[in-house]
Amino acid sequence: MTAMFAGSAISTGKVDESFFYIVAISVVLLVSVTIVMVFFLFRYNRKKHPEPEAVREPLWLEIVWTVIPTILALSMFYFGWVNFEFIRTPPKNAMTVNVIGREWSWSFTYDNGKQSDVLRVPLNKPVKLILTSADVIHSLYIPAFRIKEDCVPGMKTYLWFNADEVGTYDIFCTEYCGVSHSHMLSKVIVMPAAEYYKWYSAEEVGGLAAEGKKLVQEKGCLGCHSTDGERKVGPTFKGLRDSIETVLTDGKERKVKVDDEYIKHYIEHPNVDVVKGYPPIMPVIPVTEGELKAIVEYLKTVK
Ligand code: HEC
Ligand SMILES: [Cu+2]
Repeated sequence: MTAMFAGSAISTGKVDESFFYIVAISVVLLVSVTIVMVFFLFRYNRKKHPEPEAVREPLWLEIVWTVIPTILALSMFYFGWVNFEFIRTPPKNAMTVNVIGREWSWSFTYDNGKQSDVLRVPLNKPVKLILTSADVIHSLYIPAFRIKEDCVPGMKTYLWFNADEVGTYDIFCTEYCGVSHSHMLSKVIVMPAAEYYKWYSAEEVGGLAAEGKKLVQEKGCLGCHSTDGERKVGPTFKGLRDSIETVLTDGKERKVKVDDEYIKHYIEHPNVDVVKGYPPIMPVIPVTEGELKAIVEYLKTVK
């Protein structure tokens, strides 16, 4: 098993329990039926019994092979049901986080309005995720916790988990949702409670740039653009401001200086200029004039 699938929440154990129970019964049945089948192949071979005989099954045998499989099937149902109910019933004291999936990023909003593009949660605390989508159907999947649920536009769905190990775990979108579906990734970061609450209550630095920072999270820009120099689907925002870019305009290469105008124009009319070396897939994301200003201000601070 890879680290990605290592256990780390209560739901992990519950799902594995049902899964391995059913697998174990299936293996026992497969092996025993196959052995009996092969045995009968020889025992009742036509050469040994050229004349067919009328066989009357003993009643006790009929009862045994009806009752035992019934009990086995019901026990599988029982385990599955109990654990299903567990993972579908969030405890009353769960903290909630609102999740929006969009082409092609995740954003997480906490009770106090704080937002992030990775999910941060405290250790040993039940967390209820309320899911929706801003565009098409996505599906939030956390393999390490064995939980998955669709994010449907205009509808709210939910998941819950209780992480019991500090660490960082993968989040995937498991609904094929468009060109950059495979880049629709994020992380769950499970932190010791004290550390989490410190992060949760930390004030963001004020001003227009701070608003811009919030916007690029909310609008899903960070799904395609990093702020630390990493190449994602699109170019990084790090050091973008005042750099000289080579862009293709109508297939012709030209050099431009990245200033207010360039950034505004780019966001409002993506793919008129296309940064060299990147696919022309930046979506049109509606922003107001005010939001645009804030984003431009913020990008000045990403060095
Ligand atoms: C689906 C992925 C995606 C999303 C979401 C996205 N972009 Fe982009 N962006 C790209 C790609 C790819 C390019 C370069 C190629 C192109 O023009 O499509 C780009 C280019 C840019 C550029 C020019 C960068 C440079 O190096 O010259 C800016 C500025 C930009 N995006 C801002 C934004 C902002 C702000 C948002 C959020 C409102 C955003 N992008 C959302 C994919 C994305
Ligand atoms: Cu998706």
